[in-house]
Amino acid sequence: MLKSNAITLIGAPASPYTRKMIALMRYRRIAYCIAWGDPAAILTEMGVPKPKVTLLPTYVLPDAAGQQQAVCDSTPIIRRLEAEHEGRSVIPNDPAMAFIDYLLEDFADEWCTKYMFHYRWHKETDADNAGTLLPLLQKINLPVEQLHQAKSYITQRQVGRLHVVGSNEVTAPVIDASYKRFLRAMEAHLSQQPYLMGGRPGTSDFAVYGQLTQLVGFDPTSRAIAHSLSPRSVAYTDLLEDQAGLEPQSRDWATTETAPATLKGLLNEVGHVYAPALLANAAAMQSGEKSWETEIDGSRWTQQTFNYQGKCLQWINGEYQALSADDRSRVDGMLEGTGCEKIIF
Ligand SMILES: N[C@@H](CCC(=O)N[C@@H](CS)C(=O)NCC(=O)O)C(=O)O
Repeated sequence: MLKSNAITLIGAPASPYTRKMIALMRYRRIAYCIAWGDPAAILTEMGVPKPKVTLLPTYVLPDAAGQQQAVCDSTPIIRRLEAEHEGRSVIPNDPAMAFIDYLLEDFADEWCTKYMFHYRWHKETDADNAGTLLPLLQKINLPVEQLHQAKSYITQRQVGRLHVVGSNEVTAPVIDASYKRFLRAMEAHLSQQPYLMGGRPGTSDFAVYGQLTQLVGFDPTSRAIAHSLSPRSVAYTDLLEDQAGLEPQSRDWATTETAPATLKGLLNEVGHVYAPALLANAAAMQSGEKSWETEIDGSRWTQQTFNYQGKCLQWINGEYQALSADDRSRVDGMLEGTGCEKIIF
């Protein structure tokens, strides 16, 4: 793998973030070499040290001294790719829209992934599908006996982790209602323009696409809901997979002035469910609580505290603070009344 000049990454077809990054590199025409499998094992084979936390996808990229290093977390990797590869940028040229794009990327990565994990493991039929396919995606010729063992191991482990993302009997209807509102907002927005960010895709398009590859393409319950509520999201998922043929122009970006009103539908969902989660998580971090409880969409939501989501809130605010006063006020105009205002300090 290291013999190629292409960027090496390790991931899985059933990982939304892996799909996010592959589609992004295809669109950007950045040569890549994907190894499907377990990052820890492949890194050992490659003689590359493991990162502190191994996530899918794991990139193998040179550090400042030119040494190959394992790197995770799609959001900063996208910015590194922007700095190292010219053209076909995925960051809107209007700084105010770049902020909106950042916020929607974060929402897709951190909230829409709850839809994914919930639908995958909550119902027995979906868990049965994932339990069979996940081991086969690691090794397609796995003998039947081992497949049974792997299936029962992975299903038990993942069902046991549902509470980590906040999925339980109380929150199941909240997650379901949020997914349905999200799909309706997508349907309305995609009836106006081909990408969330206008006539060319931004980082949020790839983040949403990554989650939809699973919701539409892998898990039966969420697939049926998507087909019934948002055929445009289904078509979008097929189209975003490979946008290498698009020739984007700078005028193709929507601006805060030209973006259709339907963008607000998506921001309303961010404000309605993700904003209260971020705030409750931050408050728990501040008081050193290991878990938190708050009301989301009129229901009691309990979840473990995540340091990472605390950072997400800081990063969102860092992006906002970096804007000029004029751009901030244009962002404020877009966020007004959505509930997202509450997470900007
Ligand atoms: N913020 C990270 C998230 C990546 C992530 O959470 N990947 C999941 C799989 S899709 C993972 O590796 N989880 C660890 C595990 O399942 O053990 C990114 O954007 O890349």
